[in-house]
Amino acid sequence: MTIQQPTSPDAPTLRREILHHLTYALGKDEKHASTYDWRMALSLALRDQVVDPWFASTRKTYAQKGKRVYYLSMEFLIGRLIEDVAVNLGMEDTARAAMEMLGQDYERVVADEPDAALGNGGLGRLAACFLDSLSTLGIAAHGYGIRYEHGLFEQHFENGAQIETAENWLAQRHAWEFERPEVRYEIGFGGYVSEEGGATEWHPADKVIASAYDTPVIGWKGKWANTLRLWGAKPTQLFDLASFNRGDYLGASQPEALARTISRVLYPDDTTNTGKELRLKQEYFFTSASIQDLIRRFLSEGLDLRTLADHVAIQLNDTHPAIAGPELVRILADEHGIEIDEAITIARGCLAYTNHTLLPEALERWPEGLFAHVLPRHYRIIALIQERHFADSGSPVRIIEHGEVKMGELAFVMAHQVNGVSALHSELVKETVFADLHKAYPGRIINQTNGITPRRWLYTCNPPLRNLLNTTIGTAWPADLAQLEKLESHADDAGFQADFLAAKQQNKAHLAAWLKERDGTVINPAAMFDVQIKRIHEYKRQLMNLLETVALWNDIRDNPAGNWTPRLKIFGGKAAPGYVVAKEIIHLINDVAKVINNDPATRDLLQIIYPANYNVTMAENLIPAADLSEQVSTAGKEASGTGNMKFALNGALTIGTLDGANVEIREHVGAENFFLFGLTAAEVVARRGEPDFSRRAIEASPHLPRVLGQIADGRFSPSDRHRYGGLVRRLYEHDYFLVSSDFDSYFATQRIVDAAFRDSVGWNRMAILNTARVGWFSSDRTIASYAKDIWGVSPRNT
Ligand code: F58
Repeated sequence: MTIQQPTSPDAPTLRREILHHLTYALGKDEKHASTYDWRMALSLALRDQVVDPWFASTRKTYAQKGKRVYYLSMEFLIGRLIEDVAVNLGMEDTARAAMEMLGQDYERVVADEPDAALGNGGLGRLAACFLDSLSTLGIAAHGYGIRYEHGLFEQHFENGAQIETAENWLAQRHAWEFERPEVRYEIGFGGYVSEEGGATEWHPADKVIASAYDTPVIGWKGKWANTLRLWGAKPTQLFDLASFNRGDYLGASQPEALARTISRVLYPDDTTNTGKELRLKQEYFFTSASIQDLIRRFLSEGLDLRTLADHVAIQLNDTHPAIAGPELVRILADEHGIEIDEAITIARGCLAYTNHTLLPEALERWPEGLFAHVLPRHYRIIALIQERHFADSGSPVRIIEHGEVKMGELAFVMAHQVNGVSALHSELVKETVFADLHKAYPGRIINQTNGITPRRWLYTCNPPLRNLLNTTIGTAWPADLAQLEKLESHADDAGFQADFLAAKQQNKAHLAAWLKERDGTVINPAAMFDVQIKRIHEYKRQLMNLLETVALWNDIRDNPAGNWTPRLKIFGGKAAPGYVVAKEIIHLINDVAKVINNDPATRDLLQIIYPANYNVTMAENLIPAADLSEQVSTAGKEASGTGNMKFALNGALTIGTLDGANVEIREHVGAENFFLFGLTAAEVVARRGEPDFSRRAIEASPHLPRVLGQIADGRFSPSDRHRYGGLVRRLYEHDYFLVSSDFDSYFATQRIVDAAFRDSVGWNRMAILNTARVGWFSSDRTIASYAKDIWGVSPRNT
């Protein structure tokens, strides 16, 4: 059963509502309203439309006493919301018309919205896609996270080097949230634990308040809305009046400043376990608030805590909320008198854990002393969980070991199901990071291949293709992406081919205009748009792509009359501020771009651009315009990838390794429609065992010695000739990510790509088949699968 869709307003009505908000919420008249005012007024008018379905969904969930899903994530990389909401409500034309009636340029108003960048990369964006799908499928769910005051830093380039500045999305009013000052929980830190008469009690030394901010998340066709509840940190005592009266004004505001620190910034490190006390506090802060909140809701329904697992499914997005296990046990045992053993069983029945990485340096571990100091009660509970795990499984794997608390092991032991995010990744999780626990708990590790929401990643970001799909296969595909299969029968139809190509060209022209306006950059829309956008990391091998670009440049200069395919190399992505090597790679890309882009001999054939500050909005502009998708990670390192799915859906062909979800994408689109190269995960491991493997690969390559010589000799850094000496030396000596070993295979495959692109009809046909065959990668499929295999809930809207 679905909720009756309320009749949406027509354009004149919406226009009136926008004016109403402009006047009474913003306090502006039409004459003096800024773009910001119009944007707020439009957002508030759209938000009004979400409220009734939101209430109806909530009422229905309470009435049915069904199981609820709680998605705990340290990150939600949301992006802009105006179009997302308008599209889900089916009101995008109405919104545009209403703004036009008001004499406002809809695009300009939409573009005024800052990205909500409460995440670093794939993990955070996956959480945002999952929220969209949970609502679209009508699954009663809450997202829980942190309302960071400052989202992911803004990236600037100064002489080609990355500079970071604080992001400030809350500098203006946030249109979509509802503050809930009455929903607040105390969160304790430190202190000691007492045992009296069999009762264990934690006496924290410090406390902060977690205060709720709710954003409704509306699903497709406005049939269902869930809540994203983000926690902001506040002091238990707002203001120290005694200090103020003494004239100590700074001291008077200190409690507030200290508490707010907890939700102040998103940790920008997407690679390593930063091991900072503040991060541990952030994790406990939002996890404890979320667990307290869901227990309060559960008890308000008059249910018995012993049945918690029948009513509550808690998904841990990576180990960041892994403290949920001990916290749940603490509340059940210490606050509700349930035996520890039974509390552990109940908690495990509720909890499931998603692993997103095989990189050992990214697996969270906390120094035991720090952990016991910040969370003394949880530390003891973890020791009890460990005892129980030894007894249950006979496994020697420890959660607390060598002076560290290992969050991956904790999450695993406390979860009834653990999942990887692509077929290959899930197998590698079994074989590597959790091999021993897998033996102890066979069947616990399962796979849930990632997905992406087709609403944002096709319907909204790619209007030309959306319109073509609507006229070709009907309008059911946004909520049933498997319908894209119907395109297959049109793949050889010349009329459809022309329309598909025209849509791509329109997107390329749109991107060209966007870049011109944003950065003044001029690009050639006839070139192949070859795009690599993602966080900068050695394993993702932006460096290999860049070396290939230099090698190609050399070849074009050596043979200017050759049959070259014009290429535009587009890079986008941020490096963690402390990741020195990644920043060096960024600098090198910009340095190389400067030389190549100014070379008159190659100017019409090769160009490199690197627009600064890659974010969700930039991805929405780049992906529909891409011809070639670069998914070139060292096999065995990219857990899944989700950008790879977005590109294929929008008709870009992939050049990629057998890594993460590339493997499954290739199976779906067909090997003949995918440019594969490089070593497999097993070959990578074997290659690392060979003596001097990187030097040998470089010396055997027809390109690398020259390219690396140019870089090392300062050809691209004339003002500082030694800038890249270290980088080149490391490639010879410890090329852990096998850039040199895969280079020749990559270069050769790129030449196959060149030839394929020159056959415009053949390329376009492959692009059509990519779009037609990747419907499976919808996050609706992923969420339906979590619902069935992990949560035990059934979607309402299917
Ligand atoms: C990403 N992880 C994976 N982590 O790298 C990617 O393959 C996968 O598609 C995606 O998750 C979704 O499953 C990722 O983005 C982070 O950014 C963490 C942030 C916090 C610190 C540790 C890494």
